[in-house]
Amino acid sequence: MEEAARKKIIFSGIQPSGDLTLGSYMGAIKNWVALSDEYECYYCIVDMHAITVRQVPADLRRRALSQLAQYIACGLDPKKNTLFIQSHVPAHAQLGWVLDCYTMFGELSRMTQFKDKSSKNADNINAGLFTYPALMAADILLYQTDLVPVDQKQHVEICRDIAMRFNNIYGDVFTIPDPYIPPTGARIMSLTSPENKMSKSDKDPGGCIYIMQSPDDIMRCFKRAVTDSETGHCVYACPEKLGVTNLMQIYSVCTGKTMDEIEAEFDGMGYGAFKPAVGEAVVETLRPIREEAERLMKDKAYLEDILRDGAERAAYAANRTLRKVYKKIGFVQI
Ligand code: LTN
Repeated sequence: MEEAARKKIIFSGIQPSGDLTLGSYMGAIKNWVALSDEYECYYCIVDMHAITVRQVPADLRRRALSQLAQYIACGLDPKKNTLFIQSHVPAHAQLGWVLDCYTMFGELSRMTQFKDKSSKNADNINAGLFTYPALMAADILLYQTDLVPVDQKQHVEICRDIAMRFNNIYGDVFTIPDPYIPPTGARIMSLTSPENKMSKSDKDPGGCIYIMQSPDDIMRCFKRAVTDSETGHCVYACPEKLGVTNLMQIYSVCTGKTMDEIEAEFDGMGYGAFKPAVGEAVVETLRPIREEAERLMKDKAYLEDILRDGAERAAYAANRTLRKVYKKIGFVQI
């Protein structure tokens, strides 16, 4: 009975290494909200992953708290979801170490994110950056996670490999997770280089929109968004018009309109009218989120209560798995 009624478990996380972007809202968090009822969800602020790149301590602290405020403002209900900070649940570090010992040097060397990040941080290629996927596997496996919403399939692949290797030796300790690709996944691209994903590490600051950005800044970025020089400046989606297609996608997420409806709406109007219209739609979508997050940030006691509660719930689930692992590998139980 109980087994049949068990909700599937979802785990995902975002690093507090910068402010949340429009891309993470539309591509991830908005979907997380939709999953809250059907699944048992753990949404983590992965500060331990963030320190693989050098952080300014005060900024990291402020961003982790602000990220929680933004999660809630985006619609993640802390009663329905377990929202917590990774470093508050020691089991992540504890299982992370164990899994380091079941993860091969060769497989870590092949991870594209390690290659990317070590070329971007040539002066700080630390061991944590290298073993990042083992810690990520610990995050996921601690909760017996069924589904992981990610756009980096490679990270779930290595997590599955590690889990299967472990299970092959010790029996069924870990649930083998699957990547979850949302049915309406919006992959939002940079406004200035639309061939790249919108990212806080974008070199051009105009390419990335932040949830907490002011309406004026947002409008400025959209007015400068890269389109194309096709004559007529027609608004329609196609693989050759990456910039325009991306803007249409953003507009579609904000307004709920289909690509066809958007094409009809801007028929004959050109990019000069289209770009600020997308900017306006984004401003109005983000306005209530930003205002609510600002309000929540003034209530530190409330945010800290959420974090204490989240950490307690997460630790309860995580420690069950950790105890099992410690027992299986032969650590003395007292
Ligand atoms: N690697 C992810 C963040 C992350 C994560 C996780 C995502 C850490 N642990 C577990 C899903 C599940 C990133 O940097 N985007």
